[in-house]
Amino acid sequence: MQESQPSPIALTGRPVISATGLFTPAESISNAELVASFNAFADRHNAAHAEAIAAGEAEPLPYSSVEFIEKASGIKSRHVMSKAPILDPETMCPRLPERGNDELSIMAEIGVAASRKALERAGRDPQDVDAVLCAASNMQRPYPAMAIEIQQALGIEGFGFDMNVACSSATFGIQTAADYIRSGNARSVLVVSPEITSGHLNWRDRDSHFIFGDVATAVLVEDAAIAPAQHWDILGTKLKTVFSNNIRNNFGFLNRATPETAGSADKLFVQEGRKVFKEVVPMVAQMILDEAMRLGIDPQALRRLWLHQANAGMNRLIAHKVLGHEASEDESPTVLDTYGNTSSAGSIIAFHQHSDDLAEGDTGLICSFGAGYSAGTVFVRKIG
Ligand code: CO8
Repeated sequence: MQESQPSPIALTGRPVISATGLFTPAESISNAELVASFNAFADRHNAAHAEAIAAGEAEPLPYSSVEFIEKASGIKSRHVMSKAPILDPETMCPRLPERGNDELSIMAEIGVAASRKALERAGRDPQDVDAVLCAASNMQRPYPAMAIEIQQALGIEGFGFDMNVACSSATFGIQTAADYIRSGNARSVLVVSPEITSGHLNWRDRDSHFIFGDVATAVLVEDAAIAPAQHWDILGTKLKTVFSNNIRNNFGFLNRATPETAGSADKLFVQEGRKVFKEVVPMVAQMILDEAMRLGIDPQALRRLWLHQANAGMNRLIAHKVLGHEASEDESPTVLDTYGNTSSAGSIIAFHQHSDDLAEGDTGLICSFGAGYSAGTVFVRKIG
């Protein structure tokens, strides 16, 4: 007698977020620790260049300040993968021992940790996931793709690939995953955002040394037919890019073709923070309002905004324009105070940590913005 096959589930083509996962590095750097390290570096630098400074041929490096950092950005501390070398004024860079090709690489490791939590929360067996997208600002290497290594470590069949849209990588990943569900090409897609931003931050640059932190997030996007009872319907996704040099990193595989500039500061993160602030706030607020109108959602009735976590002032302005009033912490939660800017992971951390308390039927918005410029909106409604 032939064994009977389980009857296939009829797919809906409706994408939902089944669960999210978060990996937070154990170590954290406070603003006071960061500023002490920077100021020790400035003292050393100024002592080493004392003659040129006295002769008026060089400017002394000014001190950084805890008060400035908190007032300008809202950041109080940030988690990192390698604290001591970052704070050592001789090093001011993470130190992560190189691993052999037969070992799990560090970006994959933290991506896997976040993914396992998302899979566990959804009650999903890795064998039932169809695809892995590794969506992050920086990839550890060009190939093989981080996503494929994560896929292998989790025991997922199907396919995986990497995508990089800087701070908007996760929302671009969610739309890509949602499109696979809408087209019927996949039933379950993991969007993983391991962000080791400390590797591309210039810890010797007073203007930006306080901005970033390390973390990994994972979002499981699935067809509503197979999702757990409690999930988030994806009501609509929208992406936007507008070219800008105001946030830039010139690190790349052609650097070795111009060795004379391979170590210069533009091979790390650089930005015109003021211009970014001024240009991105109106662009993103308008994009949210336009997309809400297209979806027939009253923006003022949004229960919560999980905004990109770059700057508390930016979020205050965007939330005000969207909601029509000053947003409370409950309406627009902050995680950048303890995580810093974690690039693409920021809005996902906010969603992960501040969504369980919402009621069935509540509607909210996950929104990212950053380098490119790039911006993404994901409107969601709680079910179950
Ligand atoms: N301590 C004390 N004073 C300082 C410091 C410091 N650390 N830094 C600057 N100052 C001084 C300046 O010298 C200046 O002095 P003066 O007025 O005498 O010239 C004064 O403070 C004001 O400086 P700014 O104009 O630069 O200060 P702002 O108020 O604009 O604040 C911010 C700076 C916080 C950077 C703010 O502009 C901001 O947050 N802008 C938005 C940035 C943003 O959203 N960027 C997104 C980038 S993230 C992204 O897309 C991901 C990229 C990939 C990630 C990977 C990376 C590592």
